[in-house]
Amino acid sequence: MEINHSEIFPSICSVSNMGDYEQACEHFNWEDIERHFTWYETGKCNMAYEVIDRHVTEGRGEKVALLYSDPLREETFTFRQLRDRSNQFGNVLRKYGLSKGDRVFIFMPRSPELYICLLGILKIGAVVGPLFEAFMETAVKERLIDSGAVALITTSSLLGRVTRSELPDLKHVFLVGDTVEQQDSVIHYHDEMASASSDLELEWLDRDDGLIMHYTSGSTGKPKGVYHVQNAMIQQYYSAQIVLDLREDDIYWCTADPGWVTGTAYGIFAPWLSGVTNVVRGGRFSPQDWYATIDKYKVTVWYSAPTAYRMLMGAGEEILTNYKLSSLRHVLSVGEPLNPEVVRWGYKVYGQRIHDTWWMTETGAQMICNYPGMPIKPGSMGRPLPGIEATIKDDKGNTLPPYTMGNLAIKVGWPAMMNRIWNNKAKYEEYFRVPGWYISGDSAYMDDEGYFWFQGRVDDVINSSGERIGPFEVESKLLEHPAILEAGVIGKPDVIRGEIIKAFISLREGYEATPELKEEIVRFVKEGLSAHAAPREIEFKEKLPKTRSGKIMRRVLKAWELDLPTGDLSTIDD
Ligand code: 6R9
Repeated sequence: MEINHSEIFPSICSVSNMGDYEQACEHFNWEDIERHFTWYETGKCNMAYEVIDRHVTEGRGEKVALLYSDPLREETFTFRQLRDRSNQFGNVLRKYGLSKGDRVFIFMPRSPELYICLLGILKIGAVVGPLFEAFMETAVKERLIDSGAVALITTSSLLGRVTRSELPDLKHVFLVGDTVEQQDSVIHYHDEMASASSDLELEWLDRDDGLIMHYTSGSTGKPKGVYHVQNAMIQQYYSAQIVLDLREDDIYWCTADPGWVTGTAYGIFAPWLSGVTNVVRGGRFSPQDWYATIDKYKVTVWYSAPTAYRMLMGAGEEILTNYKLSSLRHVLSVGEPLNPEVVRWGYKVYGQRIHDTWWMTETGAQMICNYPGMPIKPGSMGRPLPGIEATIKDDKGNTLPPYTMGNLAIKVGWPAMMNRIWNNKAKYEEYFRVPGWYISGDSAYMDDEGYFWFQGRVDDVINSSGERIGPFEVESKLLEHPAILEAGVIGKPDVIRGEIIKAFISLREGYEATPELKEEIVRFVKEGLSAHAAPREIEFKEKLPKTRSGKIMRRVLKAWELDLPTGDLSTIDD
């Protein structure tokens, strides 16, 4: 049985025609989207029901929901199989006394069990907290303490990083996978699952009941627990339709780990709310394996991040001769500014325009995007989704005219907005210091056609000789130089100019870090962008510091440069 999306989106489906964009915005009504869900009538919801069970009830039970692979394992699950297994796990959790509102964390590498556990947690109305498997002891401890997690699901190889004696709230630890020795104080997932029933009475929830917590690192201080509620599903589903453009027979691959909000909102919820087949690949990044994944599963819609596209660009076009990517029909990006050079390269090499999408852990779903069919301006993150109002404000809350750099702000009232910062009301309120608006912390400008152009995090904007320069512009120009693989740009204090631009650069294979190359790069930016945007200092690095989600950590570059404390490093990639 098909889901008829165009019936649900009569006016919005034509957004792809830019002429209708204004009209779609004007006639937009979130309630039109809500009608898609059964809870529009019953009043009670559960995300796990909407992403899995519903498809079984509506006759799509035998459809493949999950195509899982990693270097050691390959497995396929239908919606029915995921429903049954997550029911089983829900029963296991209940057996140990877990229930609605409890925070249950997941700390393990990607595997089908991770997805089954996550769904099982949601089924009993508990709130799930996914952690990156790479977290070390302190990072795990901080998050479990702050959230007051009562249960944790992990593997025996990661168990050593869980300092249980320091976690008074943590009552149960579930171990997935083979265990070397019998551990007394843990519950063995596979033993429990073997005897658990696959019938489960779902916990029906209200739309403002808890769903998921993602910790994001603040630039200083401890990570913030961004808490989302069930209501997020409205916007996650809507954006899956108009931005991901998901259709009945798509094979969809989001490369993000569930430890990052992209890996849950768009690696689990959005695709399964739409009932499409979802590809999950475990293991590390490798250009060959990634292309092989697209080729093998005939991926049609691909959602990844600039850092990955840059790495693929660095790997060159030659390896592509071994793989067929002709199944791709829609490619998207999130997490960092998407450099125009990468967009051009994607078009040349994949024959696909990479669609940039902007949003944050706090926004819970996509906000400003490039939609299929809309003219793309490389370097712009696109236009707000119909239903979302975005603007640029100064520090006092005044709206700024087009082409003026300022705070990217969103009008309060979108469905996926975070519900709170766990245990930190003051932090939450800081985002809403301009009444009625959410202040994102990003710096951007809007052009006269309503496209938004990202400049940098507000803290990263450089002030040199009275000019405000966004690091992204300079980095994107640098990336056009054939020798440069990645670039991170910071402002370095300077007595005369206030700040000067310093660029950290990693080179592509075959290039040597010489003084001549530095000079050439400076000239390249001067001539291609402007004299005031050219870096006065360049330092070559083998690698740039990045988060697990692929963001260049400019604050770390700055801290290194100035010999300052680096702040929270728990999310840094090794
Ligand atoms: C989804 C996600 C949010 C921050 C955000 C911004 C940066 C994300 C971007 C982008 C430029 C884009 N960011 N998408 N910058 N263009 N398309 O990434 O959430 O990990 O919370 O990060 O990422 O600075 O404020 P999160």
